[in-house]
Amino acid sequence: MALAAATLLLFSACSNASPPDAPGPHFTLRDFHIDSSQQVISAGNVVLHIYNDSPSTHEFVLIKTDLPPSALPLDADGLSIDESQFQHAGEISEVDTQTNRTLTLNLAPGKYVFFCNLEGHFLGGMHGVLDVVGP
Ligand SMILES: [Cu+2]
Repeated sequence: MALAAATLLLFSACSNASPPDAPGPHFTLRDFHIDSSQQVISAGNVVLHIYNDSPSTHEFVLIKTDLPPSALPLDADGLSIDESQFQHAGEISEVDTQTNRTLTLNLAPGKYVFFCNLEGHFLGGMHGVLDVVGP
C-alpha cells in the first residue's frame, strides 16, 4: 500500500517524463502530422505518451466527439478548431521540440479526435482519431 502511494507520488512528481513501462499509446508530433501507435485502446486509466519530433513547438488536444476531424467546426479566424464546443478529455498546450510528455487520463468509451490547434496546424494535417472501447 505504501509502495503504491510512493509510486503514484513519483509519477505525479515527474509528469513531464515519459514512464517507459507505463502502458498506453504513443503519439509523435511532426510538421504537420501526428503519428499514433494505436487507433483503438481500452477505456479506463491510460497514459498517453506524446513526443514532439518536429523542430517547432506544438500542442496536443484530445476531445470526445463522434464527428470526424473533417467535420469539426472552425473558429471565427478560420485557422483553428473551435474548442469551446467540445468537452476536453486532455490537453498539453505546449510540447517543446524533441520533448516527451505524458497525459494520464481516465477515458470513457467513445470516439475521440486528437489534434494540434495552433493556427493552421490542424488544417495542415495535425489530427487523428482514437477509438476507446470497453466496459
Ligand atoms: Cu502544431
